[in-house]
Parts: sequence; structure tokens; C-alpha cells
Amino acid sequence: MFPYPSGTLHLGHLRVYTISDVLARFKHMQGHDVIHPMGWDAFGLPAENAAIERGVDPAQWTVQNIAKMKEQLSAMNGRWDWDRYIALIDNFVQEFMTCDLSFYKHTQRIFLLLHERGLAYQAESLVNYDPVDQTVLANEQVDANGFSWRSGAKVEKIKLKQWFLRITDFKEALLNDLEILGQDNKWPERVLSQQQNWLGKSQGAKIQFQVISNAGEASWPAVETFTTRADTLFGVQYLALSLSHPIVTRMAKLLPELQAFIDDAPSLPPDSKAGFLLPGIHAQSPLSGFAGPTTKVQEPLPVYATPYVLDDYGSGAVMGVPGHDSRDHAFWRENQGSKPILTVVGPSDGSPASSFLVPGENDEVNESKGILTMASGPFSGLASQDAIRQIISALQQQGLYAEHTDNWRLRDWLISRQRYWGTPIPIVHCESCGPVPVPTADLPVRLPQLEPGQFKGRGGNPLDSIPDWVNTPCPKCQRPAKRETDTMDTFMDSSWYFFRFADPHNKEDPVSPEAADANLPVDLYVGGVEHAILHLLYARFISKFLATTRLWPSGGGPENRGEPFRRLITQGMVHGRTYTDPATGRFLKPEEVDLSEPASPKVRATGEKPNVSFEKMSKSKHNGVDPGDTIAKYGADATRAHMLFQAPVSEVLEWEEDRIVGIQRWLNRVWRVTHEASACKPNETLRPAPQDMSDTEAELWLMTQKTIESVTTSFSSTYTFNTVISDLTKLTNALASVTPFPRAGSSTGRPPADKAVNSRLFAEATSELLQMLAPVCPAFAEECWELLQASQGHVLRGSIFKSGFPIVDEAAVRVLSGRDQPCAVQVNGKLRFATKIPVPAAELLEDGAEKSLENWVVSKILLTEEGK
Ligand code: ANZ
Ligand code: ZN
Repeated sequence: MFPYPSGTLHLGHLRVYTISDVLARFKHMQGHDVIHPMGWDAFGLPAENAAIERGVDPAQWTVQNIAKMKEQLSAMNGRWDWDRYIALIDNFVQEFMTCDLSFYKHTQRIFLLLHERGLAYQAESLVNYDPVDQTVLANEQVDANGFSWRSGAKVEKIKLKQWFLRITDFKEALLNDLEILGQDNKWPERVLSQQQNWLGKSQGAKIQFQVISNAGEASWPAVETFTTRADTLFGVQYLALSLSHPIVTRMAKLLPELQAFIDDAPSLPPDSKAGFLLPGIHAQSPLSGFAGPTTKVQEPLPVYATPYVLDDYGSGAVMGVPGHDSRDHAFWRENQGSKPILTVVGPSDGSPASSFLVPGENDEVNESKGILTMASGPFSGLASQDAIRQIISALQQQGLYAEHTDNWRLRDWLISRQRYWGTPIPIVHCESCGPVPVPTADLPVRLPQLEPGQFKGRGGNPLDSIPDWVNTPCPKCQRPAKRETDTMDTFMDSSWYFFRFADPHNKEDPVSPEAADANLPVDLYVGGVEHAILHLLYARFISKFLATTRLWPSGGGPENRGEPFRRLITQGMVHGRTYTDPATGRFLKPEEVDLSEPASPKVRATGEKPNVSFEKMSKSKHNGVDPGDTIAKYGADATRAHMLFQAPVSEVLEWEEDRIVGIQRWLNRVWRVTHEASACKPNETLRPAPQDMSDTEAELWLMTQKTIESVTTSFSSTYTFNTVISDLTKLTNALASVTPFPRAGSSTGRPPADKAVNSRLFAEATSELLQMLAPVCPAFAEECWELLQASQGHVLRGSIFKSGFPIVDEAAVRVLSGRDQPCAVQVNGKLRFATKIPVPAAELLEDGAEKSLENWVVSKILLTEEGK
């Protein structure tokens, strides 16, 4: 995931790009043709706010930030494809950035493709409005408690005419194809389930209730409810309508108290169960006809207006079943006190008795499906699932309105933003022709350049007041018309940028069909889990859409179905060491903590021990770490290795810089081992054949092969980079514990037998260690490689990155693992002795082998016990 050019690279960036760089280098060494691109998600509010607050040009602000961050990035020894990153436009060297004309021209092109298909439309609806940033937001950009993801402001609902993309047309594919992504854990489970919940397919039914005036005169429309539990229909005790339901709206005109209740609702807590009993009307259960001696169909049903019923879900009306839905239960208790609550579904194994919930006795809601109780008339004794079907068809037979239906949580994607710094929506509004798309030949619709004074305080769209830009002839009838002044949500830019890397200099199209077919989907995508339902959902939608156009004919093949990212790694956050004053709870600045004795920090002012925790880095907690400082102090390679070693990729990484000394020590050891190897005289020796290896040699060679195997698995499928580091450390230690022989210029005699290894074997194992290290510590490994070439020049040539990635010496592994294996024997957790086991490991699993091994071990124990 490409970064937003905020101006500073943080440790989170360092973590993502370390992961992707390591993998890109690994795949490259394996001989793959790797595209590892970089670019900038460069439109967005911070640039515009900088313009307002500091009077700088957003474009200039962005370009400056990019220059800074690019410098910081290059310090981390990343290998990016610069030619896909830099485009030469109008003779200027230009970064790959979404705010560039040559990029947003194509974002507009894609918008028009959507528009052509009727997938981009303008509609008036209740939308999320961020009063701080003064712009509307998509549903995905409002958190569960109703706050803006960006400004943190409480989001308001207002009615506006806005541009939407019909993502709901793709809902089935977006849901079904999660299965493709779930195969072999290609995408993290967590992301898949978040997307599934967000799409929110819910199978249920629409059921109508008649609403009747108590006095009998006024007529009211029937109320349609959506329910997933038609089996609880006999337990309905009230009807609840959303605050914008037509009946509520109609009544509010006559009832000031109701209007006041509606007006006050936004200030209620999010889980409020406040209700307003609508006077003078009641609802009738569609089941009246089925009522028998044991049923307790409640009548008349009170009708409420309440904010807990959502305006935009189902039909904005709920059949209230306090016995089987906890929200309805809470609502009933708040509005009807201790009045009895009917239960109509019992446990699957129980008898079909009905009962009432009584506060203080058995007021527990049973939300599970089960067997319908006696209270359900002719449906008593049926299992919930069957009851749902039978109740719906019985209602239909009675000529009542009831229908199975699916409901989705997903709404169309609202992409208009009332802001300047985004891709202009390429539409012209004409009084006679309506909204007219700007012809492709006239693209891009350029953002006008503004003087600092034209950015008018936070909020408001400065484009509205640039007549030269707004006024333009209608592309269809040439009469005076006006440009659309809304710009696109920046998530639109990032929903397709990865296509552009396949064909960055294409002037005509966003991407050529050939380039898209050859390069997409992206094989591996790395980024933060916070985009699980934002960027990752939008990107899936736009990719699936492009797969229906001529731009991506194959859609990545029939098994891919237009999915953009074959594999996804979501890295965890980096948390910083945080000090708080134990007395006041205040976050302490670095200079307020005495770290002269690292093991026992002190609050300078009081001499007390501060509380230490690890938290998300932020300015207010004074726990930020500048990756530049760490790199300057320890070098990029050690920083990278430290980053990978401290935590598994998907988990939170607690950044403890002190621990980097462990990595430094290890790299020093690698350096010494390389020196040893380079002092060898391998020209004069051959690596012994496996059967001729001494025990020490066999152990070292086998370990080298096992390390190649596990490191290759970690890099190519499990992404367990922390174990890569520990595996390589172990191999380094093994190399450091033996002595190569013969050596150049060495007059000392042969080392002891349990230390000596053939120097050619030693040098080869070392070169393989370096190759495995190269993706993680590229500069250091290259340097070691050069040193090793001094003596190994005849076999090692050129850059380590051109030398290939080591492959397991299968033949040797077969022979060597057939030899007696060193083995520690524990009995009941106590180490008894170490010995050698003659049985090859793989054959242990064959029938009887285990038994015979056991016998062998037991006899050996008895022997040693006796021997004592
Ligand atoms: C009666 C009932 C009885 C319900 C019961 C549930 C359990 P999901 O699964 O999320 O789709 N509902 C319907 N429309 C609503 C709205 N606009 N605002 C708030 N709640 C609404 O949820 C479906 C259930 O949510 C529906 O099934 C309805 O309550 C409620 F024992 O109907 B149920
Ligand atoms: Zn016109």
C-alpha cells in the first residue's frame, strides 16, 4: 500500500516496506521477474488544510513532502522499481502520485466508464456530514460510534445531492469471492470476516402489519418490517418505526412533542432505547387469523418511534419481540416497565411450553433458534427454520403480504467531496441537457491553480467560487453550463493505482489490456489492517469492475474473477515505549525521564519510578521514534532485521531499541565467520561427499540444508520473518563454533576432530548463509559477499542478488539423515542422556518403527541406569 505523503516517514511505514522489500528481494533472487513499485497517495485533506492554515500551495506542499519522504525511504536500503515510480512528463521528472495530471486523467476516465454503465449516479439522500472538515463521508469512513475516521468529529446526517458509485451491484461477487481469498489463508481471516460483516448479507423476510387508527377514521399505510426471525411472529408485542419513517414524519407535523423528540435524538447515547409512543394508533398482527386457545397473539400492538431503529436498514421498521431479541427486550423494559414478556421459542431439546419473562426472576432473553412453544398455534413444535418457511407461506395463502428476502448492510459508495484537493468529477451540468460527461478527448479536467487567499478557512469548497473554472460550455449543446465542483473521495484514486504500475507511461488508457493481463492481479500486497473495509473493499470493487471492461479482459483468469490482490499480508502496528507519571497519570516527555540506569528509569522531578507501557505512537504521548534516527545510529540493515525479529508480522510490535544490540552482535558474528571463510583455501579442497563427512561436518551441512528449507518456507508461504532471523542466527552460531581446515597461511596444526570441518564445506555453508541473509540485510550481505569473493572468486561472481537463492541439497540430506542422529532422551521431562539414534527420521513414522525405537530407548535407559 503506497503511503500518504504527510512529510515524515514513521516506523509503521518502515515496517510495511521492510516486509515488501524483503519479499521482493527474495523472489528476485529466486529468479522471478519482480515489480516492486512505489508511489504516493497524494490527494487529500492535509494538503488543503496546510494551504488554509499556512498559505502554501497544496501541490507544492505535497511535492516537498514527497521529496523529504523519498530521502528517508532511500535510507532504508529498499529496492524499488524507480522506472515505474518516476514518469517523465512534459520534460519534468515526476513522481508517481495520484495528484498528478497524468494519473488523475485516468481516474476521471474510470469514473466515466462507470458513468457510461450507469454505475456512477447522482442522488439526493441522507448523507454523513463531517462538520469539522465540512465535507460528506462514505459509510465506510464513519466509525461504529458515528465519528469521522479522519477528523474525529461527530458525524451529522443531512440531505444532499451527491455522487455515488453502485458498489451494491457487485455485492454478490464481493461476498462470494471472499472464498477465493480464503483458500490457503491467502488473505488474513480477520480481513475476510470484516468484509463479510460489512457486506452484511442477511437472509430474512418482509412482513406487513396493518396500522389502524384507534378512533377508526384516519387511514394509515401498512408498515413493512424486515425480520430474520419470522418464527418469532407470535411473540411480537409492539411495532417500532425509525425517526424518518413516513408515518412518523406525518405525525410529527401535528405533534410538536414528537418533533422535539426527533430533534433531540442526535444527542442521545448510541445505544439509547428511548421511545415515543405514537398516540391514537395501533398495529394488528397478521397472525390474528391463526390465534387459537394456546396462542397469545398480542393485540392491539403499540407503535413507537425510536432512534434504535435505523433509517436505512431493511424498511426502517421493526416487529418488536422482547422475548427473543435483546435490543427489543431492553426497549420493552424501558418503555413498558415490568409488563410481561412472552416467549415463543424454546430450546431445541425441550418441551414446547410457553412462558413469560419476569423481571428479577427469569428475565433472560433467549436469542437462539429452537422449537416453537405452545404459544405458536398451528406452528407449535416446529423447528425455527421450518417455522420460518411455513409461517411465510401460510401468510401468503391468506393473501397477506409476506416474502422471503435478503437484506444487505452495504450501501452505495458516496464519492463526492466538497473539497479542492482531489480529482475533479468530469461532469458538466447543463440546464437543458442535465449532467453531461466531459468527452474523453477533453480529459483531464484540470484542477485550477489557486492563490493562497482563495482557500477560505477550513471547509467549504473553493472551486465553487472560481467562475472562470466553473463556467464552461455544455459539451453537448454548447450553451453556457457549469462544471461539477465536487471532487472525488481519495479512496477512488487508490482503488486502481496498482493497475497503473503495470503500464505507467500509457497516455491513452489507465492501463493497456495486455499489460493488465500480463501483470495483474498483484501477487502480494502488504499493508495495514485498518484498511480492511475501506481501501481493500473499494479496490476489490473497482478491479472487478475493470474486469468487465476492455481494460482487464482476463480479470486474472477464471479462478481469480477480477480480484486485485492474490495474497495479502496485514502488518501489525508499531507501539512505542510510553512513560507516565504514577502520581498524575500524565505522559512524560523523554527529557522528563532519567534513563541513566536503563533498568530502573526515574521521573526526574520526583525521583519516582514511572509507569511504562507500550502504546500507539503519537505526539501527545511523547513516544514517537524517528526511523531516521534509528537508521543513523544502527544502520538500515540492523534496523530492518530488528524490526522483523521483534514480532510476527501481523502482531503489534513493541519497539524497544535497546534490543537491537542482539542483532548487532549477530551481524558481527556473521562478519567474523565470513572472515574465517575468506581465509580458507577452498581451491585446494573439495567438499567431501556426504558419506565421507565427519560427524561435525555432517551436522553442519545438514543444518545448513534444514535452514535453507525452513527459511524458504518462511519467505514464500508462512511469512514468519522472526523465525528466519532465529534460524539464521542458529546457523551462524554453528559456523562460529567450528574451525575450517586447511586455511591460507595457517601454520597451526589441524584443529581437534570435533571442531575441524573441511574449509570448502565451511565456505559454501557461509555463502549460503549470506544469500539467505541478503533479502533482510542487503547492504551488509553484499559487503560480506565481496569479502568472500577474495577466496571464492572462481565460484562467486558479481552481486549477491544475482547469485540465486540457495536450494536444498536433497541428495546430501537423504544420506546424512540416514546416519545416526544425535538425540537427547528425556524421561518424564528429565534429561537422561544424549545418544545417537540409528533410525532415519522419516522412517520412524512407518509401522512398527516407533515401537522398535521405543524398545531401543528403554533398553538403553536400563543399561545406563544399571551402568550407574
Ligand atoms: C424480529 C426479531 C426477533 C428479530 C428476534 C431478531 C430476533 P440482521 O441480522 O442484522 O439483518 N431490524 C430490522 N430492521 C431494522 C432496522 N431498520 N433497525 C434496527 N433493527 C432492525 O438483523 C435483522 C433484525 O434486526 C431483524 O430481525 C429485526 O429484528 C432487526 F427474536 O425481527 B428481527
Ligand atoms: Zn447542454
